[in-house]
Amino acid sequence: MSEDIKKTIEELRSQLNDYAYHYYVLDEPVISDVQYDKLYQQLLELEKNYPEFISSDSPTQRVGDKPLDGFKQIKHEAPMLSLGNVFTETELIEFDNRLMDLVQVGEIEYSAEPKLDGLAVSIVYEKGKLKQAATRGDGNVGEDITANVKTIKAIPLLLRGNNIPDKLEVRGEVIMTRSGFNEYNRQAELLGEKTFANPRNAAAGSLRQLDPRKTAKRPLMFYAYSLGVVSQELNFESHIETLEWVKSLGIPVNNLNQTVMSAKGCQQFYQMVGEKRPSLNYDIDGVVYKVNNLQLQKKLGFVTKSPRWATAHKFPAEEATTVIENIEVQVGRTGSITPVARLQPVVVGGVTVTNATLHNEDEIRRKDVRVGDTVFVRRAGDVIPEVVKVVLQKRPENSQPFIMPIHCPVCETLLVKLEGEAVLRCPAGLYCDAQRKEAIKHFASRKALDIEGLGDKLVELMVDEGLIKTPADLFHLNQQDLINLERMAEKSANNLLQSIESSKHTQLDKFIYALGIREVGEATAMTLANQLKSVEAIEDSTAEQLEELPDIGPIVAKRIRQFFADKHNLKVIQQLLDADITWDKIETPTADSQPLLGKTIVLTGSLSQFTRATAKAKLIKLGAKVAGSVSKNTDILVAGENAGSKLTKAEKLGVEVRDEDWLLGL
Ligand code: 5U1
Repeated sequence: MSEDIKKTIEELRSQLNDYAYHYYVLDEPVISDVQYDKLYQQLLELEKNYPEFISSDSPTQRVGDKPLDGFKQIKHEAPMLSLGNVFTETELIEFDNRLMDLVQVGEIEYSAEPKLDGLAVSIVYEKGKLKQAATRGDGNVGEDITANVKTIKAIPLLLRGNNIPDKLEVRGEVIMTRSGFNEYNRQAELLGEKTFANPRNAAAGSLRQLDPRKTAKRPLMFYAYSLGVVSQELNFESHIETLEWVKSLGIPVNNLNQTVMSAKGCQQFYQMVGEKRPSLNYDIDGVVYKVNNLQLQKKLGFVTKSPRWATAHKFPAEEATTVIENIEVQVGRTGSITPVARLQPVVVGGVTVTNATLHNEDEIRRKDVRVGDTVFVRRAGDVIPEVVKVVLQKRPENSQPFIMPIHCPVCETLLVKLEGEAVLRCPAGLYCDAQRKEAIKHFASRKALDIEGLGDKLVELMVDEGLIKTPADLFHLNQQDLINLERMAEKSANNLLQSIESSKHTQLDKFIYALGIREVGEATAMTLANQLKSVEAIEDSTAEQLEELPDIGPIVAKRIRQFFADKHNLKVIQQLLDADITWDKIETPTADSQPLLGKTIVLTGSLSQFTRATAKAKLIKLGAKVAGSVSKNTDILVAGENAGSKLTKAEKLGVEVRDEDWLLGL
C-alpha cells in the first residue's frame, strides 16, 4: 500500500515538473492552469498525509514556511562579470574590427541576444539539484536568495536529462513580465499596498523580499545567458550550443537568441529586436553580442571586470528626468478629463517629449505630482509618455498639490464621476465644443469615413468658426465656406469638398465605427454590421439581443443602448442618411463570401501592405476569428517579416503558416 502511494506521489511530482517544463521552457503549455492546480492540490494532499515521501524537488517544496532574518552573503566562486557597452553603429564596427585584429580572422560569428532589464543571478546545481542562488552584488560577493529563487516556477528544482556535472552554475536574469507587473500593481493598488515604478524594480524588490511566501506570489521569470563554474569539461564548441544544452536541462533560454555574422549582422539584429521591443512582454534595455566560438573567447580573454569577447549595445533610454512646467486637463471624445503634464522638453528613447499623461485624478493623488516637480518620464514604443515618479528631494519648497477642476475647461459644465470609473467626465456630450471636435475628428479619421485632407487642426478651426457642429454639417459645406477659412486656398477647398463627396460611399461597419459609440471599436462595429446588417436593426435591438452577438458583453451592449437612446444622436444619424451616405448591402455570408468561416487566425511579424488593424478587419470580414496567441486551436498563422516566437511555436505545433501575399490574394 505505502509503496503504491509512494509511486503515485512520484508520478504526480514528475508529471507536474514536466508540465512546468513545457510551459516555461518550451513555451508550449500542455494542460490548462486549472488542470495544473488540480493535480498540484492532489499532490499537496497526498504529501500532507504521507510526509515521509516528500522530496526536495517536489513543486510543493518551492515555498518555505517562515520569513528569513536577513540575507547571508555569498562569495561567487568565479566573479560575475559586467559587460562593456557600445551605443552607435560606428562603435559596434570598431568593436568588431578590434576583435578581428586581435584574433586575426576575417569575419566573426556572434551570439546575439536581447539584454533583459532585470536582475542578474547565479544559480548553483549540485548533482542536478538546486542548491544555492545568489544576486550578482558587486560581482564578487552577492546575497543568498535561494529561498526566493526556489519559488520561481520557471526555474527547475531538479535538472532534466543525464550526464549532468556534479556542480553546475547557471547565470541569467530574473525579470517580471510586463503583464505580470501591470496586474501586480493593479492588485497592490486595490489593496492599498506599495506599487513599483517599473518591472525591474518589481523583480529586484521581489527577490529581496524576506518572506519567500510573498515572493512566490510575484510573477517572476528567468532566462539563462551563460554558465559559471562547472565541475567538468563540457567540450562544446560554441556559446549557442552551450545554451541549447542548458535549455535541454529544463532551464529557460530566450528564444530571440540567434547567431549573426560580423558587425552588419549584429546591427540587423539590433534593429529587429528594437522593432519588436514594444510588443515583447518583458523590458529589455539593449542587445548583447558574444563571440560564439568558445576557443576565440578564450583567446580574447578579459579586461578588468568584463570579457573582451562580448559587449552590450544599448537602446536609447526610455526614461528620463525633467521638470513639470504646468498641469492642464484635456477633454476626450467621450468627455473623459485627462490631466496632462506640460514638460521642459526632454529626449526620451531618441524622441523629444514635451507632454506626458497623468491619467486621472487618482493617479495624480497617488503619485502626488505637482507643478515644479522634477519627475521621471517614461516612453515605451508608441504609447503616450507618462509621468512615472516624482523626485521628492528636488521638490520646490512652495509647491502645492494639484487640484482637479470641478468644471469642464471648455464648456464649463459641472464635471461628474460615474460609478466604477476613475476618470472625471464632462457630461455635456456634443454640446461641449471639445467633445464635438473630437467626435468630428473621429468621424473623419482613416478607419472611419476616411476624409482625406480633413486634419485635426482644420476640424478645430471649423468648429471654432461655427462652420460645423456635427459630422452631418460636413456634407453641407460649400467652396465659399472653406475659402473664408484662414490659409485655405481654392484648390485645397475643392480637394476637400471632393474627398467629403467621395466619403459618402462607405461600408456599414465603418459608418458604425464613425459614430463614435463608446466601447465600439473596429471589431465590434464589424460584428454589428455583419450580424444586424442595418443601422435600424442595431437601434431596435435590446441589450439582451446585443449580448447574444459574438464578443459583445453587457457593458458594450449598455453603451450601444445609451447611444441610440439619445435623441441628438438619432437626429445626427438621420441627417447623415439624408446627406446620402450609403454603403454596400451586407450579404448573408456564404461559403464563397466567407471562405475563412470558423478559422482561427493569428497575425505576427511586420506586414508591408497592411496595418495590423486592416489585416485583422479583412480576416474578420472573410469570416475568420483573429486571436492574439498561437495555440493548438490556431488554424493559420500569417507571418510577416521578422516573425519570432509565434512562428517558432506554430511550426512546432504543426499550424499552417501563410505569408502576406496569401493575405493580399484573399
Ligand atoms: N543576454 C545576456 N545578457 N547578459 C548580461 N547575456 C549576458 N551576458 C552577461 C550579462 C551581464 O555577462 C556575460 C559576461 C556573460
